[in-house]
Amino acid sequence: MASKKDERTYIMIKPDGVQRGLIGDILKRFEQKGFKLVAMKFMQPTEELLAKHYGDLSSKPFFPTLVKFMASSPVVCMVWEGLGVVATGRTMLGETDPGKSNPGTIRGDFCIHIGRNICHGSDSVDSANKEIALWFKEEELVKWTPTEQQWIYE
Ligand code: DAT
Ligand code: MG
Repeated sequence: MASKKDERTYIMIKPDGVQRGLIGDILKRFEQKGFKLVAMKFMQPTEELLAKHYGDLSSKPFFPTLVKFMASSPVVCMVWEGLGVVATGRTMLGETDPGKSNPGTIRGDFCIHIGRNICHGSDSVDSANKEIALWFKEEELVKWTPTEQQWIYE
């Protein structure tokens, strides 16, 4: 499916990214790329919410430790918008295993272990829409027009 300028993705800085003081570095990657911030909040998620977020992985052996780790500290929840933002966001993150992530990607530059890969990004438009609805209320998604849009899109 062709991506549109109003495509959205759910990006979340995980507890390790927050604890290691990498919020600004991760935010900067999306901001400088030209994507539009639609929503952002700092919160302590419950295990219940995280179990829903990672529901597709519930049968995996690492699921219980993943949920416990994700609930161990606050996270930064964000919605970013732009042309191809779901796929580009994944490219910017790098591989799930930071050891396989290229330098220049977020995981390639800032982390080492698969269980401490600092940032989440939706893997499809469909899962992005589900995750955005899970983490944000409709009224938390801010409607605004960045003045730089005409310099980012032809
Ligand atoms: P991604 O976060 O790249 O979308 P995923 O959805 O397959 O990857 O898994 C969600 C998270 O679970 C991932 O960011 C880190 C953790 N995880 C995945 N595979 C793992 C493994 N084999 N061992 C430990 N943790 C793993
Ligand atoms: Mg995933």
